[in-house]
Amino acid sequence: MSDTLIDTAAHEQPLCVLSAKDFSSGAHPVWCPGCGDFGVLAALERGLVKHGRPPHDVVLVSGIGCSSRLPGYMRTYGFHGVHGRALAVATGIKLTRPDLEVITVGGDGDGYSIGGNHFIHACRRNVDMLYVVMDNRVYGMTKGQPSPTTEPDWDSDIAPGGIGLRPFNPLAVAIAAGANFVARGFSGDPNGLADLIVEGIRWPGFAFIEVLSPCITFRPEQKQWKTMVRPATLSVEQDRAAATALVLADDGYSLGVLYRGERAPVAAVPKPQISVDDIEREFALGA
Ligand SMILES: Cc1ncc(C[n+]2csc(CCOP(=O)(O)OP(=O)(O)O)c2C)c(N)n1
Ligand code: SF4
Repeated sequence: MSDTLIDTAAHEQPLCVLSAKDFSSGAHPVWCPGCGDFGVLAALERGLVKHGRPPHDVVLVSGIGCSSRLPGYMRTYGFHGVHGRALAVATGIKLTRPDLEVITVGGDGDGYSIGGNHFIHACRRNVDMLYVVMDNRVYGMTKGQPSPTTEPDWDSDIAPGGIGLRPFNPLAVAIAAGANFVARGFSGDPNGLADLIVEGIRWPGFAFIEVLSPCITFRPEQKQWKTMVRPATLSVEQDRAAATALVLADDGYSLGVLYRGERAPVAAVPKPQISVDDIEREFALGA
């Protein structure tokens, strides 16, 4: 991979050369060998090298799940938080520290089930940050329960015969709710995913990338995804209604940018005029 020179004028850093290694914590991932999340980790490292900001300008926020372990494997700032609440934390960080590059990562259970409400409102708020979901259509960490994106007829010991429910369509929900950039990537194509990550970071507003990332332990059939994915033939629409309809008609294996919007991002909150001491005084018991 090629190295990238940091733009010193923009980032006020001494001139230095970044490589993917600079973004690695060196900790060995505990993921199952062959888990798709390895490809997403590689893509994030490569994407951040291309983007050109140093690790100390980047914050990775996650919830709980195999995929949510990712911030521990990178040498950026990180926040491994509570199940389904990562976007709320990320929103607070970005609004108070707009100078930082804020990226949220997690799984389909974390983001679309327990965190579904935060997902919808993060799209609606349109804060300038990136959300990467590693979708394996299962709860990997808790041993294979169906998730919101699981196919209705997926047969398993825990849900014999399948759950029979229509899967959640995260891309259509994101576009309809107001996300400004919506794309689908594949963990088996880390270079293509790295390009999507750079584009998502740089596009103003809330950028959402749904990544097909196989769970080879509980969904070994997902190894076939590599034969099913293909570049999207859908046109990139500025029209939310048309883009939502196109995404709904897609079979879920088209890769690339599927929607770019033109909404202005929410502005950062002004610096607080009140100190922590002031707040403590105000809330002191018996004051
Ligand atoms: C409040 C709460 N409820 C449930 C759990 C149990 N739990 C941990 S991870 C997880 C699901 C993770 O699935 P997903 O987000 O799809 O990530 P994956 O492990 O597949 O990467 C659940 C239900 C929890 N940790 N906290
Ligand atoms: S259980 Fe599935 S999602 Fe979790 S590390 Fe293993 S392959 Fe990856």
